[in-house]
Amino acid sequence: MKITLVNPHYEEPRVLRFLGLPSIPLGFGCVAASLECAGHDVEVIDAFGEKLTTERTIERLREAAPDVTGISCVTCNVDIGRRIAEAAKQFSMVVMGGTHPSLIPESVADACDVVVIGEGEESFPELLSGKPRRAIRGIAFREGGHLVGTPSRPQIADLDSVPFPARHLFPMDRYKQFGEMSLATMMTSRGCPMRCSYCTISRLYPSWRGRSPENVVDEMELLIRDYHVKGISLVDEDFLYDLDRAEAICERILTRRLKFWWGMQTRADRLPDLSFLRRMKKAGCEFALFGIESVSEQTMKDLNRHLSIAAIRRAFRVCRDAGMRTAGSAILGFPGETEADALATVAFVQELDPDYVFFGVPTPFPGTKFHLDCQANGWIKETDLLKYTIMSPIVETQSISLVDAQRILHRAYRSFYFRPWYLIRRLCHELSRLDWHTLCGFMKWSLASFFDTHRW
Ligand code: B12
Ligand code: SF4
Repeated sequence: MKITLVNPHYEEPRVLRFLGLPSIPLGFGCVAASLECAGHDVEVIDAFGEKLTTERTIERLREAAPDVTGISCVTCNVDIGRRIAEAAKQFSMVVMGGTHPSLIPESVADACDVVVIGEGEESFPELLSGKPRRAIRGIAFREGGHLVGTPSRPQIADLDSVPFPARHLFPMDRYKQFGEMSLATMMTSRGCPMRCSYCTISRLYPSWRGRSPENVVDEMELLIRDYHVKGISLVDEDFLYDLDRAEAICERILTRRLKFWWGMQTRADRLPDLSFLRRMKKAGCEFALFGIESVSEQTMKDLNRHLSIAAIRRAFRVCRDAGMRTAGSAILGFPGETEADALATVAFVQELDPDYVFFGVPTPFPGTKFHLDCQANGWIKETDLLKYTIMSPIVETQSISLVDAQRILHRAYRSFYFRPWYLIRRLCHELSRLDWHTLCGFMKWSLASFFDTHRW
């Protein structure tokens, strides 16, 4: 069958453009690969990567004239996804999946033929195999005016059985950091057993599963050999959940003499001792990203975060001692916090002194407990889902209005990134690791992004 998969466009917040975070949608890429493995003829339209408008995406889809259209959505592009689905339904079968349709299938079920809930690598090929819909686990569809949901599908236990993302189908030259430097993303594990109230991941994938070290390092080797990448960012929720596995990955990188730098994301309280981190650094691990969220212990408790401020402090310190660069993400102005609390988080981040930081605003993604809490308290003031990007204020409380939240966010970015000492240190670091080709790209990109983002 001819299948066209669409990753709809979304309005990328300016600040993310400036920080340069292009990435292939990895889970969606695995779905594409599994369809190819099942013998289908697959094409991908990455409207986000290619910056295609909705109209142009629909035009491209009409030209492709597939038998089946598959559309992947997160919350901020679900309405665009719906528009594409409605157009595609006139000439093909339409299947939707991704974070938002999985959590709220009824939000898209009328726009498409079938909604895949959760991981799509098994459900989608099964759906196209001719098996009766009711016999397929983990899908939802409309029948006789009602929404029918089949029993849920267990999470894929053996992630080694999932093919690597079908990168050859994506416009890979669009995901280069700073428009030049070759940086790839990878996921070596899925899921998280914690239950932070604002998180969609643990709702969808409540248990952690890791790929085998052999399988992970095979993909790294492929990225270096076929895509000439210099760095790989591991975007797992919790890379260090299984320390033995992490250690085995490092050993294999060293044994195979792979030359690249990589970074990982993990919970701050997962961090082992300095000698472990030094071994990771020896294997090329150059940076670590931690979710900081808030300096207020009360907020952490309200969010069911189970993470102490002391653990966060230690994580940044140990990584620095191991010679790694650090990044953190923080959310400013959770309900219950005042402006002073939000600014205390900004000050805390400055004290931790990471190399990069992502500040965001509280975003109640539908399907989470945080969304229910915000709804029950009447805090949701922005219902346009296009704005659910973590950068646009959505909730307003008695202490922080939408306008205040935007102002606090802008102030946080400015106060962190425009510190003279930070700028000098960052420039020295970046210059020392850039080659001439990358440097030219970086300069061009910086100028363009600066003029694009100076209105923070
Ligand atoms: C890498 C990543 C990115 C990359 C790539 C984007 C992408 N679409 O994958 C970049 C940096 C570009 C990015 C950007 C953003 N991201 Co992001 N990102 C991730 C991350 C870390 C990994 C994605 C992944 O591969 N997951 C693993 C697989 C297993 O899960 P999956 O993506 O849901 O895909 C599976 C199923 O959903 C299903 N499926 C997916 N698509 C389809 C389509 C069909 C037809 C079918 C049948 C099935 C199917 O099968 C997949 C494989 O099993 C996730 C966190 C996470 N662990 O998921 C956040 C996550 C997806 N991002 C999120 C957000 C909010 C964003 C941004 C809005 C951030 C911003 N401020 O701009 C943008 C939105 C961009 C966009 N249009 O997708 C949220 C989404 C929450 C929500 N409900 O909207 C997540 C869940 C993190 C979180 N905060 O909770 N992101
Ligand atoms: S630790 Fe991270 S991935 Fe796990 S539930 Fe909390 S926010 Fe989600």
